[in-house]
Amino acid sequence: MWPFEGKGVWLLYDPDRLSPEDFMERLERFRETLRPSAVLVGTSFLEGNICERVRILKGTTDLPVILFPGSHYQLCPFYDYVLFLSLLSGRNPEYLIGEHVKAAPQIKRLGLKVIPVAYLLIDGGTYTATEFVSNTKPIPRDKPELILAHVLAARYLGFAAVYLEAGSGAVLSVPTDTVTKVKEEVGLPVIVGGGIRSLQEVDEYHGAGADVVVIGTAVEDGNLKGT
Ligand code: 1GP
Repeated sequence: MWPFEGKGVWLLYDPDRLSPEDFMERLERFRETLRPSAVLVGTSFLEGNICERVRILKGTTDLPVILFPGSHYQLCPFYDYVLFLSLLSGRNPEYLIGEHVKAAPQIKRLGLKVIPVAYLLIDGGTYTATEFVSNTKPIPRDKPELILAHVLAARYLGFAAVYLEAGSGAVLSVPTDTVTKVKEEVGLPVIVGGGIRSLQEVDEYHGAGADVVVIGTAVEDGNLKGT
């Protein structure tokens, strides 16, 4: 099933932080209130073998499991989709095309379905792991015209979706009016994540035009407000 049908909530599973069993316990705890539509598997840190954890996860959830890759080392056969992310906000060729070239033959061999996604890091008021690992700078949050120029370029380049990322644990999540402007500008599916900690924010983002809201830390910590 195409993962952009209706308004979605994707729960981020970081195999570096939780066992699949512990993550599934969190997922069940929030299933009723959040109604998650997919599990996103991602870590910006670990480059080792996460496949065993993903295999167990895939065997225990009925939700689609989507890779949100930090590196081509994280590919394995158990994903329903791979977000083929290009870090368009940055100017590091490794995350614009280098990783993709390393990943492509493996993706073909494994027969995985990819979704080409323009990934935009937007300043979330703190220095994030994504910034550190990718060695790129985020787009200033008070420069919507710059953000819009990036998403327009993403559309002209043929990306299938746009991911607005404030970074895991961001102090400031992506401004809702930016989400609205991005949606109006390109009409592509919009994914938003980073620093989202309440059900109210999930509703606000959906109302602002986001197709998918991603939640990691708040669910991982069992600390989502409004539940
Ligand atoms: C996914 O990086 C986010 O886009 C996850 O952020 O951990 O702050 O929810 P949180």
